[in-house]
Amino acid sequence: MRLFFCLELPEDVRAKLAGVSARLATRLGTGVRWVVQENLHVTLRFLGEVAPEHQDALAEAATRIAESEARVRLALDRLGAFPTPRRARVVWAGSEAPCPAFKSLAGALEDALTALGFEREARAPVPHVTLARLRIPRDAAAALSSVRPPAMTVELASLTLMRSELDPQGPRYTPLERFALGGEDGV
Ligand code: 2AM
Repeated sequence: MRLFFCLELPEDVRAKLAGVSARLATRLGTGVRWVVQENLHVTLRFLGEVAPEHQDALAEAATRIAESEARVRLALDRLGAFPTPRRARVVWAGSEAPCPAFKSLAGALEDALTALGFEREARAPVPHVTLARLRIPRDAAAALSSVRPPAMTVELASLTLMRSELDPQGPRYTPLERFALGGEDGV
């Protein structure tokens, strides 16, 4: 199974982000794969192929981590691109403001995954919502600055172990398990 840990976004936030994508789409034109509204999320850690028998160990680690980590309040007030707006490959919504809860959660997850035998990621994840992927990197700076960024802060109360199935129409995501952050009730 192809798995990843993420923070799911509430429906109204995904709808608002899809509106931003629609406005950006008129500026960016062709050669862009847009993330469909229902798939918009904040990745914490991509795991890749994982044998089904390892799901229990991942769930145990996630349960323990979620209990001691706080909910994540994430500002989505900026549009940007990786690696840079001038050579955009991935277009995202995010923020420049630091997000200590995300950093702490991602760090705890990374430590637990390393203990389970996953190879440690070289770079700490940057909290963002991927809106689009460009087939060929190009200068998207003008398009990005011409669209008003989303202006919202979301509180994310659970961590999700998500399954991804690749399909010619795009990936299909299925939440396998959700883990309530801060010991509060999950979704
Ligand atoms: P990103 O788009 O937020 O950067 C599910 O595939 C998620 O895992 C993607 O949204 C992507 O996050 C992240 N991811 C990280 N590395 C990946 C990889 N090698 N292949 C696919 N997805 C990856």
